[in-house]
Amino acid sequence: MAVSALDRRYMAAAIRLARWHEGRTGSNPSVATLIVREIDGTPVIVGRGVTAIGGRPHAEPQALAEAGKLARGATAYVTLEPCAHHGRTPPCAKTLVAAGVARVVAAATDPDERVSGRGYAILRAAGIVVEEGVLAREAESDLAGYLTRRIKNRAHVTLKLAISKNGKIGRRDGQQVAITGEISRHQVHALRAMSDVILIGVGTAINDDPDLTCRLPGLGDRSPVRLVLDTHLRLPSQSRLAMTARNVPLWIATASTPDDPRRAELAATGAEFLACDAHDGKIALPELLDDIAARGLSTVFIEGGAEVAQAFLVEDLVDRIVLLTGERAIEGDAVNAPVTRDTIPEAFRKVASMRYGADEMDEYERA
Ligand code: AOF
Ligand code: ZN
Repeated sequence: MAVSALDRRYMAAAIRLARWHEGRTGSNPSVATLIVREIDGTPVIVGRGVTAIGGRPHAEPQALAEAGKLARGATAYVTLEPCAHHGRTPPCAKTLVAAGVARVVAAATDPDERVSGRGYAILRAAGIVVEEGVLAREAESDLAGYLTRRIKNRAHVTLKLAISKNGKIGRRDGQQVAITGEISRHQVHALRAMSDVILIGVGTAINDDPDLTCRLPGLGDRSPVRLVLDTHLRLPSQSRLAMTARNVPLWIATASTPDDPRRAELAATGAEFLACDAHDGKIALPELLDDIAARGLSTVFIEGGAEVAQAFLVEDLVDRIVLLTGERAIEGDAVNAPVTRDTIPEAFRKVASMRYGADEMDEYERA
């Protein structure tokens, strides 16, 4: 049986379901499974599962448990190749076989060397029909953090920039100006909630004194780790970031030595330190991203400022760009955006365009 339009619709639904736990499954990707079978001639979803918070159980056994006996002869839609390894749970591919599923429709292949291709092989060896790569690009876009960590051994980087109508991101004197509106602010908080790490430079931390938490109603517990690039440990222990470090993790990437007296002061707030190499007084970014990945975190969301954004762009370490362009211009002595809609690097393609009230949002991904 070939892949049908209905297959693609169920896969699209599975991809949406997987988003429920995005950013909440630890080092595991959030993936989803739908079990669909015909009942009285009509296809019905009889089981659904999404990787549990913390990463286990996996999606498949949860969906199969809901389907029960109805899984026999059904089709399973999985956003990622079912696992083939004995981890803390038995291999999902074998669980699908045991449940008597007749057909598996899958989106992305798992690059995990314990799984890659083996999950499909287990299914096929048991006589299950397997369709690979259905809506793979869509699923891979959501799984980008996990895939980047697995394939490149580094964290995935999203650069967000709020840009004025005339291509500026702020005033040079540091005085704060509103560039984008309320809807954009909510969207940014939602993006924070789906990330593992929010990253800013110490200049922005000192100047803006931000919280960098997710403050959407009901999503307060979804604030990711806040990471400040602070080569010489300039972050004040009285900053909001430091004062809230006991509630929401604060990591400081620094090249300072462990006996630096400012370290003790910041450590007392609950902040943690990432010992980093510095080149020309700047934190070495590729190694930092490797380090973040090694800690099991996959996605970094860069929120400022211009220098940090520029540094990641120059080193070709940005995977996704989210531009929020406001309707107002910033007059006077203002800082140029390191990238605008007119200067997106060639390696990127536009994947979304939307209006957030008066603002325009454009999203780009590495092709
Ligand atoms: C699945 N279904 O829902 C997820 C999968 O440490 P473990 O044993 O939980 O295994 C982690 C690996 O499982 C992870 O690297 C990825 O290959 C896979 N994730 N697989 O069958 C799921 N989340
Ligand atoms: Zn599994």
